[in-house]
Amino acid sequence: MANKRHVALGLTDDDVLEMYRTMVLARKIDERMWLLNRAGKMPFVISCQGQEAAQVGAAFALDRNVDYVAPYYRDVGVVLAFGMKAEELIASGFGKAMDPNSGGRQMPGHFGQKKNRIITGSSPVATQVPHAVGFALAAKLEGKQFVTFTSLGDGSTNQGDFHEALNFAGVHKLPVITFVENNRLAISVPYDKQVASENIAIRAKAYGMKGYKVDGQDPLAVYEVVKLARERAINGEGPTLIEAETIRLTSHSSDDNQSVYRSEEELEEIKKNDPIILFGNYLKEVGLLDEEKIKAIDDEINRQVNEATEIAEKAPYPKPETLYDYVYEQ
Ligand SMILES: Cc1ncc(C[n+]2csc(CCOP(=O)(O)OP(=O)(O)O)c2C)c(N)n1
Repeated sequence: MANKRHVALGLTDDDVLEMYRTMVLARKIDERMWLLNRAGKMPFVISCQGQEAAQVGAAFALDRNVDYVAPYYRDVGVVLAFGMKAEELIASGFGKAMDPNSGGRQMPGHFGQKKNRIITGSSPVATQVPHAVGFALAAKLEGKQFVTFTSLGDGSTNQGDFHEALNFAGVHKLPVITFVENNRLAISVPYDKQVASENIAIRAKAYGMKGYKVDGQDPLAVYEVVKLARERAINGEGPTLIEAETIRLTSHSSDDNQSVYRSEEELEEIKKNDPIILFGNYLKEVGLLDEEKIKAIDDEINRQVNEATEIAEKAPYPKPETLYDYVYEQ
């Protein structure tokens, strides 16, 4: 039997099975939302597909009882791991009042849920990075033992917010982890047309912090590096920038058509790196899964997503008189 890498990282068999289920749940919620979009029932979807290992590996390395996350629109895996429910995510796609992110007012992907310490985000990309740095500053000023994690895409690392935030975090040695999910595209713009530096992790040096590049298709590799970054942050050793190399399996969003800028061959090639298949293979190699068990997990999660869809679809829309809530002072 293959070497149980997860045991060496301090993860139990149950932990890695929970990671796998969270990845599958994220994928299946996303797939369901595309179906509902194409059926004309949901106006918009933006996907996590391809990035689940990076998201779940990172989230499991945090302390999900105390840490804060300022995620970006693809982070279904992160918010599920932090306690958001399948029906809540689907309700946000329908724009229903039970959506915890905005009560059905925002597009899906604008995550925010106070009780699970998921920090509300804005639409302009990278604005979550200074928000996370602000939370980290609060932790330092108030002497609190939590870490703030924020994530963004590779294209978003070219925004001023990213650079200003990382510089501030570096100067003040703040307990913040900035996690870049590098899928090598910003909508249709390829990586090489957006970034001139050798990679993104190397930018850490300019802000006086540690930078790591990691295989984002391997949740255990991601877990290891985020865990290390968290330990450093909690010990007062400052921030970390992590670049997880990943893939985007879908179009940018339901309003995009990637076939006009990605070839069939490219799409076939990246599918070989589907993180759910790769992690499933690892779990088979170490004897925790087999085809039958994988099917049982799939069936169980399909049921969960069906139930969640039913709850969300039946739930009421927000009342018209709530239209101005949280917009103007009343
Ligand atoms: C400041 C700003 N500019 C442009 C947009 C429109 N926009 C939304 S997502 C996106 C692409 C971001 O790409 P990347 O950061 O690589 O993340 P990915 O979608 O590839 O995961 C753009 C340009 C925006 N939301 N905010």
